[in-house]
Amino acid sequence: MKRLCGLLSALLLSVSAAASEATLQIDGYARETLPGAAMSAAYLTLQNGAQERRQLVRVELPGRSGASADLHTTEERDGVSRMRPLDMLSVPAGGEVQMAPGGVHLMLRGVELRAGDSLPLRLHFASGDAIDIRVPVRSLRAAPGGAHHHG
Ligand SMILES: [Cu+2]
Repeated sequence: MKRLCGLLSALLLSVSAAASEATLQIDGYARETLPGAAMSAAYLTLQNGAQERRQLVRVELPGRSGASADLHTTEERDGVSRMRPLDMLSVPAGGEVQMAPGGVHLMLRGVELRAGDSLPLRLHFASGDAIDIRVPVRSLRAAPGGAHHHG
């Protein structure tokens, strides 16, 4: 019986380890690019259900050579908002970080995105692991937060 208990707890331990990997939930979207423009942004929401914080350090665009995705934040200084690169984005244990227009975003360069497409992203974390996700591309007109584009 003792042995069985040991086996069971070992099993439970490995199950909970697997579960903590999966407790990072990522959702989001990218904005379509305007004709002739190869720049856009993506906004993710990261929910961390784990006991440890997760730090997003780098994002790749798999299969798109020459394209880049950089973590940016937006700061307002003297009434002018400016983008600044972020070294990493920390998602606290049990917490959530939401990227949004006018705040933290993924700056996309060298891409052309049409509404209805989906964009694969590879997220690299400070822990050394990477998570592949795919976000939908939304129309600028439909995007909430008011894009300052017309026509
Ligand atoms: Cu930016």
